[in-house]
Amino acid sequence: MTAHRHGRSAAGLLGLALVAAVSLQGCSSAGGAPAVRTVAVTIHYSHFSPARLGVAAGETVRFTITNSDPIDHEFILGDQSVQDREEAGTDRIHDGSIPGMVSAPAGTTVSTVVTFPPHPAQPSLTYACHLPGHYAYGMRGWLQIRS
Ligand SMILES: [Cu+2]
Repeated sequence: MTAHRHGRSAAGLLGLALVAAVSLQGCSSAGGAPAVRTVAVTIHYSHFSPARLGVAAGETVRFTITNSDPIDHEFILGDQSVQDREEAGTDRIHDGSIPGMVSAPAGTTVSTVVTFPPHPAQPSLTYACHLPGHYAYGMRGWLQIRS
């Protein structure tokens, strides 16, 4: 249990950069709660479908990820530095507490809510799975933030 908790702490640290990159400016939106658009992503044969997504700058999106495979996967959204860090790291558990990062166990549907910045410094992001071998196999997709 102690080791498990330690792993999740590491996940939090790793995720901080993503939060800063993806959500920082979204926190400053004025007014009431923004509308949330749902985008469905399916995982089948270790591929994301669709493999290309578009979102609007400043919008809040709930990604629902349905893993129809009999093996575990994950959905990790971020820029290339995030993907490189996740690929190099040993963190295999994403409990959904970090926007854009969630584990998708075999046969389950999970979700994560991301608020995109109104003026993204990095409009081209990717989503990927970093369980051993999956990224190299090509388990990734591309997300464009439209301004
Ligand atoms: Cu995978």
